[in-house]
Amino acid sequence: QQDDAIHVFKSKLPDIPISNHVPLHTYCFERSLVEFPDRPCLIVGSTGKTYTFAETHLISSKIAAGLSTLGIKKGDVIMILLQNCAEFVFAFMGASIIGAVSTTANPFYTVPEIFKQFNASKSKLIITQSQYVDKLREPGGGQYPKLGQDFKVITIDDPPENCLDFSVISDANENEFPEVVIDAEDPVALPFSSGTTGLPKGVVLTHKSLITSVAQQVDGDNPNLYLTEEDVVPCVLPMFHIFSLNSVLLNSLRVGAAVLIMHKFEIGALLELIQRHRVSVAAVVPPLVLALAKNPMVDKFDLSSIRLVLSGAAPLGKELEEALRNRVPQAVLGQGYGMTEAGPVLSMCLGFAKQPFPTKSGSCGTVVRNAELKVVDPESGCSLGYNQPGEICIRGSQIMKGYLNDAEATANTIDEDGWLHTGDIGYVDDDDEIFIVDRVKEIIKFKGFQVPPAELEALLVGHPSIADAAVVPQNDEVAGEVPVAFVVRSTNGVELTEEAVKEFISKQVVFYKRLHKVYFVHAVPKSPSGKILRKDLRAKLATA
Ligand code: AYL
Repeated sequence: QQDDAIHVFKSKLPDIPISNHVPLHTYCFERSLVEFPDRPCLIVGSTGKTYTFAETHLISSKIAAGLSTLGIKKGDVIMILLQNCAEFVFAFMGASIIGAVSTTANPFYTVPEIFKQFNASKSKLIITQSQYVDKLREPGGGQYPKLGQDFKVITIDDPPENCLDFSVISDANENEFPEVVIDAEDPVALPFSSGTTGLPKGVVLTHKSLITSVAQQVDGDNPNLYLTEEDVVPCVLPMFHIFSLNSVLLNSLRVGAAVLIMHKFEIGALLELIQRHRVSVAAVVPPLVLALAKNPMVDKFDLSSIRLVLSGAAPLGKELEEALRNRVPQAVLGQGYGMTEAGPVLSMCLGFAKQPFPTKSGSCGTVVRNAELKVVDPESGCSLGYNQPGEICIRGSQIMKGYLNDAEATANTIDEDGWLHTGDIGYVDDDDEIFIVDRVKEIIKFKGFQVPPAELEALLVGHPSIADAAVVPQNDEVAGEVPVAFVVRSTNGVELTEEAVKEFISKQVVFYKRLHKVYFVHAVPKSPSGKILRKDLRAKLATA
């Protein structure tokens, strides 16, 4: 298809100059260190301890020096295996300062899940909490690298045997780290995502990609997402996931807003903190919207400080959005639509702009500025115009450089012309608002978390009594979607029960990948080329 035959959708906001030639930490602290070094940058919710921008920058620089002393060099990868905490921020920024890369992982992961990411990313050290160290210690009879010998572990609390105290890096001399030249195309973050198909892969996000994404949201005379140094933004969604890392942490650092850190979600504590700290902007996922909309406790708290609620990472139903509106009538509600590989933000509600546009409920916003979006027919690949649903594709400096060491998966996701294919089906309406209506990719979204079916299918067929298996999403009121399995028993598998299959999986995976239902079938429907016909299975569920 010729370029002039492509219908390209753009933001309603004009493109802006973006300073994406500098390193990410320089960009993030650029304004705050000059304009408001003493304003609160991080507030730890549980203790009230506050770090100013100057302090946050100083500790991050110490971490940079400390990491270098431990042998971490430019291009090396460290694994951050933490719940939300100030140390997460210091470690991420400290690594950036010396040109190192952070791979962020869920501390609730099981041993194999942690080490798959650890090995694939070739991490040199892990920063974690003492309670997770047992998982890192010689598990599985020598098949994994050895703590203390093959990699170092730093804990942010009392270090168990063979682990280092966080002070080893946070007490370093901030002036003693090597001068490194960081190129805009160097990686800085390495989140893992399964993308449109297969197993989780490292997503290479460069300094340039993350700066571009943040700038597309909060920079310019009329920012798409208008945040200021007066804002207080709770960080309750996990920072190891790109939504919170990008749209809460990095955005707030850039504009000078205070990040109120909560190490986990608990509705009572959240409401209390919103009231106490006069929270103004909240980034949420649909299950959190459900809690805010429906939990009777909400009425007992003063939420009048909230002026903006950004929901993302999974579809938000219209009814739920309306229910939330009743609870925070003064606030602008809207969505962001993102995908880890896309840097991550593709579109954002223009009701959040400094000079806002009217928006419709149910929309995922309008494509961000300095980017191009197109909608293509999944069968023909032809570009579609307004109001015609197709696969959403995005192009711009914010998208990933590619998957780590996986040229094939990269080529299947980013085409020769630089378009990243999302696997999401949506359309752009007459007001340039995007509506996501379906997904052609495999991924299942449990409360915004990714559940890759291929991972569960591989585990299932590893069971001696299972001959074949397919995992698909089933709709769920609370979680959005839950994974369910279609299982073919092998000839020796007559005794295999649903409970046994569920337990077999739950022992091996993090809680949100657990199977909610197992259907025994005689065969898994497949295409002539052997691909699982997931649509057929989903249709079966719908009629069941
Ligand atoms: P990943 N509505 C519907 N589906 C969504 C939405 C949304 N608003 N946002 C994300 N998804 C789905 O990599 C969609 O299928 O990134 C998409 O391809 O874990 C997939 O989730 C990507 O899942 C923001 C707002 C980041 C959102 C994000 C999304 C990060 C989730 C920053 O400001």
